[in-house]
Amino acid sequence: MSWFRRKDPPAPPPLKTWRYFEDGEVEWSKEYRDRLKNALPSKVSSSSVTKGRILLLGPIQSGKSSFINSIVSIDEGKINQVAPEGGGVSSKTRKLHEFVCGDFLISDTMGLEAGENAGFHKGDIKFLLDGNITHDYQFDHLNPITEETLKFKKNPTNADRVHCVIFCIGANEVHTEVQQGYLSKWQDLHSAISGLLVPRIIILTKIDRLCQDVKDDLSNTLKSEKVKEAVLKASEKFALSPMFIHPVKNFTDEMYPEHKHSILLLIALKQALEFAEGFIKRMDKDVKDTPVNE
Ligand SMILES: Nc1nc2c(ncn2[C@@H]2O[C@H](COP(=O)(O)OP(=O)(O)O)[C@@H](O)[C@H]2O)c(=O)[nH]1
Ligand SMILES: [Mg+2]
Repeated sequence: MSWFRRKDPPAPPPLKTWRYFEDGEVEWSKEYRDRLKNALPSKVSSSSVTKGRILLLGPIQSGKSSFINSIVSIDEGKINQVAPEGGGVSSKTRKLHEFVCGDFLISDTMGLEAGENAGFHKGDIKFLLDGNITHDYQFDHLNPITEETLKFKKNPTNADRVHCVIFCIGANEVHTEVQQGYLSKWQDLHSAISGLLVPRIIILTKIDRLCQDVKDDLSNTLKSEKVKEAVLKASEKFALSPMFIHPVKNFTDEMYPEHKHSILLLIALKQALEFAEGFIKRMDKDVKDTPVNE
């Protein structure tokens, strides 16, 4: 028997929750997933808009198409693939692909890519947000949209406009330097969104690649310091408060829509749909308050 007892390494500090659910400390259960699913706004009650429009934007490969596939999978209760997922270095999505979610349409777009000759053209963004182009428009970086573009809507209505933008970015990417060409597109995008007062949220995808505790168990997400840091970094970089930034893990290698993944995805989606609903209400009010002879 040895007189010397080997000292155990100090236990890692317990993980501390840094963000709570709307309902406080809840279990990451299937029941909670169902509660969130049932709490999603599904009806748009508006005099001018029948479908709320949500636009997904973000760099190529950031998980935009996977997010749509994940949302559809949650809705259908089984893994589905409706939006083509990437793999290459250039955008696969050149058209706006629209997907229905209750009374809302979620559009998948081609990625924002650095450089003049790739991805969106800077000038396209405002037309896209304003609803000047129809969903079957094929983006062409060599020929930016003009009023002469085929099917260009000269007088878009409130129903054609984008009512909320979801900006998608990989959680690891927030720590890397943004390329200059990409940064200037991002700034254009920001000024267009802010000028039009369109609400926006950010989803931080691929959190499973950021933190092992999260990869092991997704219910550690709101306790993970690494995820918290990524949220704060994204907040600083993209000038948006942390409460509008949502860490998520898309369904990529799962065989069924697991409830813990679904909970994070539904929290993000719920905020986007509620923001769209609020924006539509404000537009309706503006129309009502505008004097007839103005
Ligand atoms: N590990 C992990 N991979 C993801 C996640 N979201 C997307 N991916 C992968 O990232 C790649 C790009 O995704 P995609 O949805 O096509 O990106 P898009 O170009 O923005 O539409 C694909 O290989 C996806 O499987 C995620 O949350 N976690
Ligand atoms: Mg895509």
